[in-house]
Amino acid sequence: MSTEQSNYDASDITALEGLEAVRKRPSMYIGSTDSKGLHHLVWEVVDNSIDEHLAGHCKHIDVSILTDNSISVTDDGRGIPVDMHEKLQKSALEVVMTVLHAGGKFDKNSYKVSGGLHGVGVSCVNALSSHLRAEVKRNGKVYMQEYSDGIPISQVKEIGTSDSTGTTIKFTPDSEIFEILVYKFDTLANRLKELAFLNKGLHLSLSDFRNLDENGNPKKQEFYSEGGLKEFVKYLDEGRTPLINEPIYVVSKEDNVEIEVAMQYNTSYKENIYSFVNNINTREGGTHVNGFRRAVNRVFTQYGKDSGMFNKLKFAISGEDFREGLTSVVSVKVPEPQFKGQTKGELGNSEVTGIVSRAVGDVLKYYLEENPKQAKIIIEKVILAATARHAARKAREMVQRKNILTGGGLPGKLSDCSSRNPDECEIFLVEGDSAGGTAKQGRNREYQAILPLRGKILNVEKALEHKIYENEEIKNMFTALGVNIEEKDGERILNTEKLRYNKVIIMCDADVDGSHIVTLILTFFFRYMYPLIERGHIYVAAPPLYRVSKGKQFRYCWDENERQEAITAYSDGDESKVKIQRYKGLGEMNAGQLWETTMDPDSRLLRQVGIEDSIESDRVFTMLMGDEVPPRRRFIEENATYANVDV
Ligand code: 0RA
Repeated sequence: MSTEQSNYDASDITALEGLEAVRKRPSMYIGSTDSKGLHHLVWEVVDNSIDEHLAGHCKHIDVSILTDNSISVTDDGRGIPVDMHEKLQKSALEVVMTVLHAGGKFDKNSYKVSGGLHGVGVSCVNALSSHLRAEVKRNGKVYMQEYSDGIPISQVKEIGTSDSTGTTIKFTPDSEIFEILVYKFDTLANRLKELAFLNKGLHLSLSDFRNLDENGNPKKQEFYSEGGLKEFVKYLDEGRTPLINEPIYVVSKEDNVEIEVAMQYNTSYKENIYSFVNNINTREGGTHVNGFRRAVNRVFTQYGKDSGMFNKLKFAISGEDFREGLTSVVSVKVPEPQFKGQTKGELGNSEVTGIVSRAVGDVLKYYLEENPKQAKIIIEKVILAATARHAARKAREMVQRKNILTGGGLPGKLSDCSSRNPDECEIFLVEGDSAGGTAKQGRNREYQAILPLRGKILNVEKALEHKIYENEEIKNMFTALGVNIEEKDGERILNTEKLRYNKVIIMCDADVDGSHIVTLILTFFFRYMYPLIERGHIYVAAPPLYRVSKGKQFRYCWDENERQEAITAYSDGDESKVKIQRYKGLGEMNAGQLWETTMDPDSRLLRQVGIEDSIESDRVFTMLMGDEVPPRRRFIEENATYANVDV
């Protein structure tokens, strides 16, 4: 089929203006034009294919990163319709690809997301691509249309025949719009893996043609989950020790709301809950999570009372006691979701609470009746949690009371800066007293504070919570930073109103031990001061690895490349003619050297700690610091550096 060249009418102009608006203000449609926005383009296309799967018509979605960083997404769905759109006098394919929010007839998405950045449509991707090619297999034929900056450069052409159906969208992000043009394999792989868990039975794959093996085959990963969320929870808990043999699993549907929940108790002390609405991560929870928690509270409270197990309780049980060491994933599919909250990451539909609560409650009740042994294990854990929470609160209050008694006294070990303006202040958390001493000498005392930490700080992943608040180094960090944990409505939140430094810089030796200590400290921040990471306050200092010198000339080098460059610069590459000093620890530098290489804002290298993917980061910290040895060893072998913890 080929559409006839039609005269432009009002609707065409509106359509073009729509895409022009997307190009003018891309961030309004896809959030940003940095790496995040670049990856968002892929999710916009993949979402459409997933919709085909949800409608029961698509089994495979294959994503490829091509050599020029363009992306191709192929699915075996029904294919985008190509018949003539009556009013617009255009192929439906062209309408879907060029009209912003092509609603009405082509709006087949029953789980469409209103608000937020999701579901802005494949036409946005088209508008932001210097080139896009859509290929559709449908009606026994193959159709194709190409676009430039969202504008068709050809009509819809029939280019062949096929006895299968599906859609392939290949697009090249516009280099005039995106600041970053390079796709990250891991970022795409992690989300596709998540989508496989969230959509059981769907085959997804990722191929990277920038990375070929010796046979010319691209690097490829395939994602498929038979068990859905049940497997997701096992994956999340790989580094933890399970308390019950199998996750508890709920699937249900009521009033067009689909519910899938899996939960597993482990020996840790943390609640670990992930929630999704129409495959989108709801970081701030919402009515579905409330429904889940309500069911857990209700059913376990009842069971604890009825079984007499709560008779030996010395402390009042609180909701969070039921969820200590509980990893769960709550996924709902809601026809018209409403999102609220600061980042629109919270589900607002009030009808969902009751629906989830009933579905989860029914299954839990049945589970406890059918599995008395597991029930006993869980209830005993809950009682222990209540006891530990009581001890933790006491320990926390002790820290706070002591602060008040000593006039909010700062730790004796802290060498504070003189400025009291947090915006310009920095604190260095330094491994060891001796390096701490050098840093103290080398610093700018106007705005740089030094807090030495004793060698290995506590592994918070393994310690009981009250031990954490009793730990000297950790207490020092709370008081020095001026933050504390407060309880509000049974939830613990970090109060950062009195944060004393804008930058918190972890400074450790550049060796294996040093990097282990960085990980320990980051684990602590990740678990107890997450908002500081989220708001970009946490940094890791990067001391140089080498000093290459010849006579009076010298250069610091941060990697192998720089070292080679320095040797070339001073002696034409002859290593024997230069002096190469390898810095293993901060202690090998004097105060002046430490200042100029690692502390001086004009010359230092700081790596800001960001969490690109909170699910993967959680796994990283559990694997590195948790108690299961085999997965940890495998994990470390597979991920030489902090995968996904973006330092
Ligand atoms: C509109 C209507 C129908 C399917 C699609 C769009 C569709 C869009 C995309 C984007 C990527 N893959 C896709 N697959 C399908 C319904 C078609 C019908 O009723 O046959």
